[in-house]
Amino acid sequence: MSPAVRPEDFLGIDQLLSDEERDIRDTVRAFVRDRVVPEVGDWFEEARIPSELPGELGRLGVLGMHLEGYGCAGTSATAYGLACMELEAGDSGIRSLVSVQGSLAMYAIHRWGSEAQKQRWLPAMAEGEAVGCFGLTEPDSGSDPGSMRTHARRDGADWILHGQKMWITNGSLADVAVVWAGTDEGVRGFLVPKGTPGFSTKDIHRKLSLRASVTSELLLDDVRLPADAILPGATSLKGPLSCLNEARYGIVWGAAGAARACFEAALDYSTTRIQFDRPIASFQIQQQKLAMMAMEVNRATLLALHLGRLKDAGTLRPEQVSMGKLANVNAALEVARTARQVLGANGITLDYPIIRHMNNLESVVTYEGTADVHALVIGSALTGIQAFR
Ligand code: TGC
Ligand code: FAD
Repeated sequence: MSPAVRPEDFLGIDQLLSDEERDIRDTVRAFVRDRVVPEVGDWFEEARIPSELPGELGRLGVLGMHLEGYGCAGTSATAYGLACMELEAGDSGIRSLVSVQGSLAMYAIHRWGSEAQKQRWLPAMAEGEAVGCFGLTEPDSGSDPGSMRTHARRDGADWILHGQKMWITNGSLADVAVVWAGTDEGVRGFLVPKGTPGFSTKDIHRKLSLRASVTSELLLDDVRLPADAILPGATSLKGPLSCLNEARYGIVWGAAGAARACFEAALDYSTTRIQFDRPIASFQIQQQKLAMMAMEVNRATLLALHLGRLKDAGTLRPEQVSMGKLANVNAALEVARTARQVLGANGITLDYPIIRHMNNLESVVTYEGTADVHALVIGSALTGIQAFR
């Protein structure tokens, strides 16, 4: 007979992973347990992340881990997804740091950059010695990045870049910003090193979500860039949108991790909290909540794994990523809200991880394409009718 189910892996999903995938997952899980979980409540409360964290994540090997060459590990997409799941079980802000570095900034350079740009930036970014950010969103251009106002014009051999980017993760930390701008030749990407005259950043404060993450404005005031600052391979909106697929894929896994952390906290609490002389886990209504949460966590993990296998096979489509992001972030929010209620008043404090995850997930459901945008991408694929405009 099969052994009894384990609450932490109810469906036996572990058996679907290779030894190497389990090793990578366990290594990242141990880092999160030892380095992130004990301190992340304080980072969240103080709205900061330690400056040494990018270097530590580089040494862990998760920055651009799914990219080939240039100091990157070249792991499978599934292994990268597992790492995102473990990082986000710690905090969405830590997964965000890794997503923006590896899936957005490094991926943009890896996919669309020149050989010299790759040599200059990728090895240092893989080690966490250099941090990157990805500037697409603007104050008046969020879901509709095609309406961006930031523009670049040629001036002799140089480019002059002017505009503003908003809500940029890692913005003021970044040694290099990947900035997308309209030009006479279509949307193009530019590498803007920190300290370039005319380029400055301003952090966004008073956030009640993603507090263990730096979010900034990028201000570009007639920034003069040499000809070799442009990403030669990207010549339309497809350039930045192709990077988003990568980061959205990581979120599919990450959301399952955040949901798992909330579920585990609620399960643990429910077996030790006594009311009416019994652990609250003994009440049917609480067991129903635990069952629902376990079901959503397992379903989200299976969906992520399925998309990972498709990605490794080279057949994953953007609309399938949209379904994964929409389904798993919505599931994680539902799990977080339910788990928070299981903890009663304790559920609203940073002594437990749940309300931190719950607040973070309000950003995760908005960034990398809102839930509405992903529903419309799926709707368009189902009907052949574009409902965005
Ligand atoms: P549309 O006309 O549909 O497409 C323009 C060109 O792009 C191609 N394309 C894609 N290519 C690759 N992957 C995708 N997912 C693509 N979606 C579209 C398309 O084929 C076309 O190519 P071509 O060759 O014909 O020119 O574009 P649209 O203007 O109608 O917009 C479509 C829409 C709404 C889906 C898109 O603009 C969108 O995804 N909007 C949401 C914006 C968004 O997600 N922003 C995220 C910013 S980064 C961020 O949030 C980081 S958070 C930090 C973290 O990750 O942790
Ligand atoms: P809007 O696009 O103004 O949307 C407002 C509402 O209208 C939403 O509910 C939306 O779903 C709805 N809506 C919009 N269009 C339609 C439509 N056609 N049909 C139906 N409903 C619609 N961006 C970056 O470029 N880089 C980053 O590193 C980055 N990091 C971020 C970090 C955080 C913490 C946050 C919160 C955001 C970040 N973003 C980043 C920005 C993020 O990608 C945008 O917030 C997101 O794309 C949505 O844009 P918006 O906020 O302008 O909302």
